[in-house]
Amino acid sequence: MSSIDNKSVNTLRVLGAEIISSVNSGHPGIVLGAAPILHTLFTRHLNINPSDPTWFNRDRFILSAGHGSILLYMLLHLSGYKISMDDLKQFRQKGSLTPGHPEWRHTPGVEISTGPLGQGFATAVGLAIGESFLDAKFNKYDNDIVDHYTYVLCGDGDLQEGVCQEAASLAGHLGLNKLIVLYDSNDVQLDGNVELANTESVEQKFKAMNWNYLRVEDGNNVEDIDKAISLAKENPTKPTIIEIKTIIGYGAPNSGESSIHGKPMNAEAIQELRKNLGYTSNPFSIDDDVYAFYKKNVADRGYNVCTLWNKTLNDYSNKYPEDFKLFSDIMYDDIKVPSFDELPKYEVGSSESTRKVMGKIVDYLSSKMPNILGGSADLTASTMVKGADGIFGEANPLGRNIKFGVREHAMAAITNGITLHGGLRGFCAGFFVFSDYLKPAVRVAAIMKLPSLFFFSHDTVCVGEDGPTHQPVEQLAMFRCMPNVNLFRPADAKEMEAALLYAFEQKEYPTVIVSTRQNVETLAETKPEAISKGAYVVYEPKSALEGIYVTCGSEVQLCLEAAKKLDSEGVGVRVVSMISQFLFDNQDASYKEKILPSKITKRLAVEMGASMPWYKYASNVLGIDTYGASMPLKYIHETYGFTVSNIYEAYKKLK
Ligand SMILES: Cc1ncc(C[n+]2csc(CCOP(=O)(O)OP(=O)(O)O)c2C)c(N)n1
Ligand SMILES: [Mg+2]
Repeated sequence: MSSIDNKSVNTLRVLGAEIISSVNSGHPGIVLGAAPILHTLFTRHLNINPSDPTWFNRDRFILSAGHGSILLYMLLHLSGYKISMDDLKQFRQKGSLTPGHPEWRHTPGVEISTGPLGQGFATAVGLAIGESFLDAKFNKYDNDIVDHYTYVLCGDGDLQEGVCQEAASLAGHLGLNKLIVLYDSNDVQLDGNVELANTESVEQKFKAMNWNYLRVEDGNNVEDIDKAISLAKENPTKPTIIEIKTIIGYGAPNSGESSIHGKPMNAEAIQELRKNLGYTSNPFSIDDDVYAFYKKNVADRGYNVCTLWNKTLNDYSNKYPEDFKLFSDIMYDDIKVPSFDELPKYEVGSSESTRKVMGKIVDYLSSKMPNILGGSADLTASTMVKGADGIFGEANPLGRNIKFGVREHAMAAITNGITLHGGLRGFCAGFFVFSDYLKPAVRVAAIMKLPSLFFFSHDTVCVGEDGPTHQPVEQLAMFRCMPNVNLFRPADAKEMEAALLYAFEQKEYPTVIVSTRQNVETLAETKPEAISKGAYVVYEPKSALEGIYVTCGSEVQLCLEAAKKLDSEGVGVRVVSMISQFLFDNQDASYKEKILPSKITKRLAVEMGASMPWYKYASNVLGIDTYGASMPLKYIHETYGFTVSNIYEAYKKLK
């Protein structure tokens, strides 16, 4: 290792350990162990342009082992992103630019929020899919405008996560050769040695999943790491995992032990670290030669690569003006979403399941929007939702239908990755009940305010015969209480169309749309133009207003009929279609008061799901607070009390 490589690596190590100790919080083990890996990646391979952090063709680097955040922040600081030494010293402090785990949109240069192990790895697969698709769509024999790698640093813990297995399996199947995972293999994790929990061979496992496996025996050997990354970049058909043997907490008195994983070192231990590394520079500082080395090898190198790319793009715009126009629209996220009037019309009184409508409209939107990519977890025939242009894969990299297989968790994380890539709209689909399997990825999307799209069918116990394991009850409550998640539960075809348009327009929040398995009638009363408010009056009685049904989804029709019956008897009950509690909660007080006037306290919320989310709007709820049961659909409504007559009676019983 050259002396400057050595000095840079040791600067990362000592400064990282010092910062962690000074704030008494953080994870020194990975910083000390993995510093040479990321030093090599950043100074020799990673093409980024810190003066233009969102440069479209930059390499993406994902720190899946998010607990190593300070290492990433130091590298970003050295690379020239707008992160100062003071910011580094404020690590993990209130309001700082350098929070506990990397946060997207918070710290420049951070590509994704990580911390939940496995999630970063799986999301990276989506980024690689995005690159591969855009490469196939736009590159010409003489001109590559999309040509970047997706790098991941992961640890033992990442690889133990189920989501990682799912994502790795799919990445191997798809042959995503631009995906390169650097595995910080130190045989240690939080609670002790990895062998206490794992015996499998990572090599054999990844090879079996169609990955290229490389190994670096000495994680301090920058040249060997460099060579392995170069080799990985050349693989034409497979993603690569480079297992790099490191020593956790390298240089610390307790190196190689789990006690160094997440415990700040004391002053004595830091002194010993300095001695062991032969490091003599001042505390809390970086010497000029290290800054200069990074400037030359990261910032200037990246700037030059970016400048070259701009020339290539310019060339491309002259030679291929039409493709360039589309590329620009995609790059600047400027693809137009069709208007409601362009969508297929559904006649009032016609009957169709909202899942079928969802499938049709996603097909239609895909035909108009070339940036939509997605698919389902082996449930296309049931959810009715799929991507366009055939199945995405090596044989058809322009396919926009991703066969995720029964891998819900990775599917959602990959959807986040596709969306994060930039320019693309990722969506995925499955049975609503199995949204449990992918909730952690929706949560990360919500934290990031990433507009990923999660489409589900079979929204209630109306699933019927498949029984309680397949009948969602509490999942609506789960998503409604997740901050930043917009859940739509449309009443009919018109509301579904409007919800889909709204979702594809969205740039700030993830959207969840749930659809019915069973047919529902297209209602005269529904107002697609009102769904952006989250709730609206779908039926206003002729009789004097005395009460309100608050409802959504397939129950809107039932409430309409009950309200009409009550109206005919002189009892005035309004019906509110609350398609999105999230959007309604975000309306101003006067709109809320208009829809749910405070003086009208006689209110009944009606939904075939857990009652919990409704008490905000009504003190009485007709819900389902048990698991379902297997039976044909025709018995379901009667069994759970969701008939017009019961909804009518339930209102009459209100005090
Ligand atoms: C999903 C999830 N579970 C648990 C944790 C808590 N956690 C953070 S790091 C870690 C140990 C991971 O071990 P490894 O990846 O080998 O990291 P190393 O100790 O080598 O730094 C654990 C359990 C987490 N961040 N995410
Ligand atoms: Mg480890």
